[in-house]
Order: sequence, then C-alpha cells, then structure tokens
Amino acid sequence: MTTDPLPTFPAGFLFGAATASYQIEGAATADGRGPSIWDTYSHTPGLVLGGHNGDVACDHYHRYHEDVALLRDLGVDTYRFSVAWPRIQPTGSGTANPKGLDFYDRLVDALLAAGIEPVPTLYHWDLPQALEDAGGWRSRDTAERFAEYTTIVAEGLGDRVRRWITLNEPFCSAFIGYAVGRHAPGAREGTPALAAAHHLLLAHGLATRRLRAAGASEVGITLNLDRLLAASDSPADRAAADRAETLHNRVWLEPLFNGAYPANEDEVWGPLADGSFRREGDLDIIGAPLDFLGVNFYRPIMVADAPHNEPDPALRTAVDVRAPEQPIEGPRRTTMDWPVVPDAFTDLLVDLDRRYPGLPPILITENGSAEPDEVAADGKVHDTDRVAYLRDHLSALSAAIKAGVDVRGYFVWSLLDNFEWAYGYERRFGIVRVDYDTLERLPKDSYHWYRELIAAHRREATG
Ligand code: GBH
Repeated sequence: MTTDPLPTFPAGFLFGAATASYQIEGAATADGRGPSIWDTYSHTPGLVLGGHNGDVACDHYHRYHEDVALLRDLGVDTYRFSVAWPRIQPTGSGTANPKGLDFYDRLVDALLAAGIEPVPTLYHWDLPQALEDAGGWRSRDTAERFAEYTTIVAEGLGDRVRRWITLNEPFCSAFIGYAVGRHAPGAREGTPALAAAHHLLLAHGLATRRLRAAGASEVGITLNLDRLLAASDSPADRAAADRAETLHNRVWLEPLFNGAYPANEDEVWGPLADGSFRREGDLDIIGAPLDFLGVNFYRPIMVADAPHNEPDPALRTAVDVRAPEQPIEGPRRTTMDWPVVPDAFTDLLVDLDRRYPGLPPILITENGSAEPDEVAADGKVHDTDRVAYLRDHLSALSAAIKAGVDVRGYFVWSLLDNFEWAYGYERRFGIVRVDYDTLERLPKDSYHWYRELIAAHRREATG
C-alpha cells in the first residue's frame, strides 16, 4: 500500500460512500415492487454485457444491515443511496406501497443508529415501466408524477432526512437513454431526447418545491459535469469542445443557475431547441435556489471537430454535435478504458467556481474507478490502482478547495461492486468486493486506505 502523505481537508468536511438502488438492491419483485425501465432493458437479450440484470445484484435489500455495518466500520459521516421509485409506486402513480417505503424507513433508521447521515437520491434512473409506456421522460406528465412521488417519500422519511438529492445525472437519463440508446429505455430519438432533458429539469424544480414544502433543510441535484478538452488549439477543435460543453454541462448548469438555456444552443441543436415542450414559467421552477450542487467526476473527455457521422437528422440535432471523443494518450486507463487525469478534477472545479459565481456549495457525490480486482493468495484484494486513483483525486480535490472552491464533502463511488449498467457485473467500482456467487462482501485495500484517511482527518480536526 502507498506510503504517500494523505491529502488534508477543512474541519467539518464530510466523507461518505455512494450507491444506487438498481445497482445493488436486487429483490426485483419483493414486497410489491413494480418493474422499472432497467428491468425491461436488462432483460432484453443483447443489451447488457454478459446478459446480466439487477434481479439479485448485491441483494442489498435483504443484506442492508451488513452493508450499514461496513459503512459504520469505514467511519463515514454520510451515505448516499437512491430510492427506487417502483418500490414506492409500482406503476409510477397513485397511493404509496407501504412495504416499499418501509424498506427505506428501516434503512434510514439503521444508518442513524450507526451515526451515519442518510442522503437519499430520489431518482437514479429506475423509472417505473408503466410511466415509460405512457411516454416516459418525453412526456411532461412524468415530471408531475415525479413531484407526487417526491411528496410521498419526503413525508415518509422527512422527519429523519435533512439533505436530499433530486436527480442523478439527468444527462444520462435524457441523452444516453433517449438518443444514444445505451441506457434504458434504449431509445434512439432526436427531439424527444431534448424534451426529456427539459422534463427532467422541470421534475427537479417541481420536486424541489415539494421538498421545501415538506420541510427539507437542504436540497440539491447531482450532475455528471465533464471536463472537456479540445484535441488541439485550432479554432475548429475549440469550437467542437464548446459545443460538447453545451451538450454535457451548460444545458443543465445554465437553466439551474442562470435562469436560461445556453446562449449557443441553436448552434448545437438547431431548431429543436425552442421546441413546444418548453413553456412559459418553466425556467422559474427549474431555477429555484438550491443548497448544494452534487458533482460526479470520473475522467476528462477530449473531443475534435468532425462532420456529422449520424445519418438520422433528428439524432444529429440531439447528440451528434460534431465533437467525437478522442483518446487521451499517456495516462493509465481503468477497466472502463477511462484515462486517469486527476488534474482535470481540480481544473473542472476551479473553472466551475469562476464561471458560476452564484453557485451553492459543492458536494462531490461520486468519484472512483473500476479496476481488475482478483482475490490474492492471502485472501485479500490489493487494488493498488484504485488506492492511487482515490489518493490522487482526493489530492486534486484538496487543491481545488485550497484554490477557494467551496466543496463540503466527498462520496466515494462505490461502497460495493455492483451492476454497472450496460457493463453488467463485468466492471467493479467497489471499495468492497462482492462475490456474485455467495454474495459475500470483502473489504479491499482501498476500503482500508479510505478508512485511514477518514480517521486521520478526525484526529487532525479534534487534535
Ligand atoms: C455514474 O455515471 C453513475 O451515476 C453511476 O451509477 C455509475 O455506476 C458510475 O458513474 C460509474 O460508471 O458508452 O454510451 O454507454 C457516470 C457517467 C455516463 C459513465 C454514461 C458511463 C456510458 C455511456 N456515465 N457512460 S455509453
């Protein structure tokens, strides 16, 4: 294990771990849970690597006590999990399913008993299938349904939960789900993907109102903000990076924090941008003040200028912004084939802080890496590459804080190896190994390293 000095953080900085419902829970039909778009997608042959699905996953639904004990021993202040909408409302509308809500009730109580703050995310991609059948996020009604669902959860858990996250990575829900088609529901559409983006933002705004009405003390949203790099200094490549920046980051940041869609969106989306799905007053709902911004960061993305390669004109206007990704040569790559460039994390945060002066405090709601984790002859997992990734990204984060960026906490992705979406169980992000035959949990070296970092931080803060 590394002997390099540990990065340091301000007193009161929060350390946490993160997971998501469909990726860990399993128990897909237990206690009245309805099907979600990810059940449908993963059960469609050929879409998920290895033909894997989330039917069992880590069986967290039945083993949450063991997982809370792992969190307690890790010493985290806080735990970010997501609530599965189809457990609460099996068909996405109507009265609550008491048994579904009861699971999160027990989880929250177990976390509090272990001295850990529960931070639920209301939507981490598992839309009830019945809502998808009625149009999914293409439809404005889904945003209204989400607001109703939010009220149910807020009333059920609000006496014990202080901090809420509305959506996880709406970029993925809208563009990977409805245009690229590599996430559920697997659609390849143009205008409807832009409508989905808008309706997700609207859902966030409506949910924020409901959470405030239910007395929530802190509300935020989680975005996967990408650090976009131009492949060269040429004006064409820089313009391509700028278009990609709009597609990835500005389409969310501008309505949320500047009260308008990005100024260059016509260039990116053409006439689709002012689609009839955007209504007067929506931006006021979307732009309601937030208490924090959740940022997920994994890697930088380099792009170059290129002609459209998408024959379908509708898809062109949605996601083919003539800025295809280029390989970044040099740095080590994780098993996701993602380059490891910790400085990009510092740069992203410093830039964000400079460009959006009115931004609320930031929480890093995900950061981590997928590595090949074999159990060694000594029965342990020596995931030295993950330890290095975490150490270097936490150092990069510490540097951003020292440069003045107001970051209040960090959640490692992920507590457990889990269902990595289109990659099934073939990619492992956990600091705890899961044996998918026995479902046994085995803390990796990275778990012990993170535990020591947290302990050292506490000693520093109290010493
Ligand atoms: C996060 O997304 C998710 O919130 C989390 O659930 C996930 O487990 C974690 O990252 C690790 O991946 O090649 O078209 O299939 C991070 C952003 C965007 C990364 C979608 C993977 C796949 C796009 N993700 N991307 S595609």
